[in-house]
Amino acid sequence: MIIFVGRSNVGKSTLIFALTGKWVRRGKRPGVTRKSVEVTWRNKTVVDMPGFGFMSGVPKAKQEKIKDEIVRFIEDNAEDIELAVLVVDGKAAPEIIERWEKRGEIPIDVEFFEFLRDLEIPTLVAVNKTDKVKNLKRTLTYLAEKFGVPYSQIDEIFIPVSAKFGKNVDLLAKKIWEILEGKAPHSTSKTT
Ligand SMILES: Nc1nc2c(ncn2[C@@H]2O[C@H](COP(=O)(O)OP(=O)(O)OP(=O)(O)O)[C@@H](O)[C@H]2O)c(=O)[nH]1
Ligand SMILES: [Mg+2]
Repeated sequence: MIIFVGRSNVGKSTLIFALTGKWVRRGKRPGVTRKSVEVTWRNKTVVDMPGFGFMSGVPKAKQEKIKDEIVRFIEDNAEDIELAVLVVDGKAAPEIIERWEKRGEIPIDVEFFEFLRDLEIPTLVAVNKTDKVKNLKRTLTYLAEKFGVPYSQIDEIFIPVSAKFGKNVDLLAKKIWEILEGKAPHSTSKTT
């Protein structure tokens, strides 16, 4: 099982559609995917999860509940989850992370990355919407620093993509299969 997680509206569903060709609901407002949806891709189950964080028209308490459900789903299925793709919005993520840190809070993306690592689930970070990113290298370096990934491993963990324009989706597919087939070392496991 491969799961796609990330904040609402970062493009998880668009990326799954680009990658697998399987129809999943996508949309302009945060909070389109409300329940996890499974599609099959080359004999693997790919799970499109609801996003966490802000959702338009959804009360804060309900947002928290959805986040708790995502956490519980991952904990309950950790044994079966071969890989997680944490999707971030390459344009918005640095600003949002900065804002959370200024408030003295752990940014939700960072929290999830650590959560997946603690469960020893191999994790790739798909840095999406690169069509809107001006300085990609700087963005990747910034994210690596915030996620606690050594610079030498940036290319192993962070895959810049544009789901909407199909850019680097083939590279993401390649990275996914390298991990599934055990060819790629992934640094997200506690034991490495
Ligand atoms: N510019 C740009 N827009 C994108 C890209 N990928 C997705 N989008 C847009 O982002 C919006 C949200 O896309 P979704 O795929 O529904 O996002 P999601 O993460 O599944 O959102 P939730 O299900 O609400 O959590 C849509 O308007 C997409 O067209 C991209 O690479 N570039
Ligand atoms: Mg979605």
